[in-house]
Amino acid sequence: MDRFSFSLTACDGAARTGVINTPRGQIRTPAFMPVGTAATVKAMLPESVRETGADILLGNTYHLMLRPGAERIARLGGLHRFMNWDRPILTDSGGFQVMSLADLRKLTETGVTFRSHIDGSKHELTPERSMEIQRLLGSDIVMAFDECPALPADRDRIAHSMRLSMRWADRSRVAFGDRPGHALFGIMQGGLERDLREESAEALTAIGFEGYAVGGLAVGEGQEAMFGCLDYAPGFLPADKPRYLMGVGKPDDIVGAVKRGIDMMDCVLPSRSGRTGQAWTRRGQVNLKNARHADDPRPLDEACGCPACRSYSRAYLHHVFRANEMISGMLLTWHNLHYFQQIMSGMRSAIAEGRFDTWEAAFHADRAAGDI
Ligand code: PRF
Ligand code: ZN
Repeated sequence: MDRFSFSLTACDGAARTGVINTPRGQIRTPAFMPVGTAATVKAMLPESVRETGADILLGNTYHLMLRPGAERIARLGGLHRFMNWDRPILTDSGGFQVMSLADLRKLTETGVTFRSHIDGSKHELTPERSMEIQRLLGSDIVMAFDECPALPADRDRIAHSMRLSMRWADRSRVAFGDRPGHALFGIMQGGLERDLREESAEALTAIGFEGYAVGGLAVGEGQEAMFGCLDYAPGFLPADKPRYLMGVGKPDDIVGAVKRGIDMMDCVLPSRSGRTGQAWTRRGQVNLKNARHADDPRPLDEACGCPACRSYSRAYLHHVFRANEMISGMLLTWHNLHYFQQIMSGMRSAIAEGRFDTWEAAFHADRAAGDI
């Protein structure tokens, strides 16, 4: 058996369920990857992240190269050992984060130079350096180095940027080399232009990757436009390889993406909003800061099995948020990650049993009913 492989077990419409096998364990798809940018899923112990149902975490080249440094992590035994997570890790390649976070960016054919948003120090990322950093980290799923314009952007800018990303994808493939047990994913670009998406998919497929990401979405275009693109974009990619939608999203974005043939996603939303008093539940979004919770002895969601819902009241969650206590971010992050993973496992079962449409209708009906 291959040391890295993907097997589909069922399809229901465009939705798929399956398993990615890696030497560090299985990834059940559709999969949601919690974000561990700085070698931690903020406010969570790794074993707690696992308890929510996560099979894989996402890490970031950009943040880790700046602090504490990829060579240092390699000397300390790699990212898995460093952060005490022994299951699969996917790392993003850095270009997207440079464009959104770094100062004084300069983009050329070679790569991108920039100043750190932390201390102003000067750095360069190229496809070759990004592959080297992701190898030093010990990443299981390495992302090709790409560039992504914010939308709206004009067609010319999108076409030039996509073609640059395809040349970088080629250089990424060469620099990655042959690494059994590790996978390299290509990233499709092309904005909302159907023919550019198709051109990008053809370029990537000709190079050949172990998986394919849909990049360049959820960058300001809105859900309707994103779904419009996902109605055709996944279909341009090889059906027998995993498809990863980068940086998505809210629960209804995730469900709509899976319905359209996406197998993997990541987003900071459940962890980030957990630290700002926002909970995501079956019944929609709940802001624990709101005074209406101050005397409420009921759990956040009586049907949720997470520690925040099993053992604490809304009144307590409201109090600790207002009092700025650390347990607030811990409990709400746990709940949010648990809820996102419940959505994923619900979809996996529904697809396997050929009842995705019914599951989706119930998902939307629950949300329409509103918070208690
Ligand atoms: N490329 C990379 N990372 C990303 C994106 C992308 O297009 C996005 C877009 N939603 C999020 N993260 N490399
Ligand atoms: Zn809960």
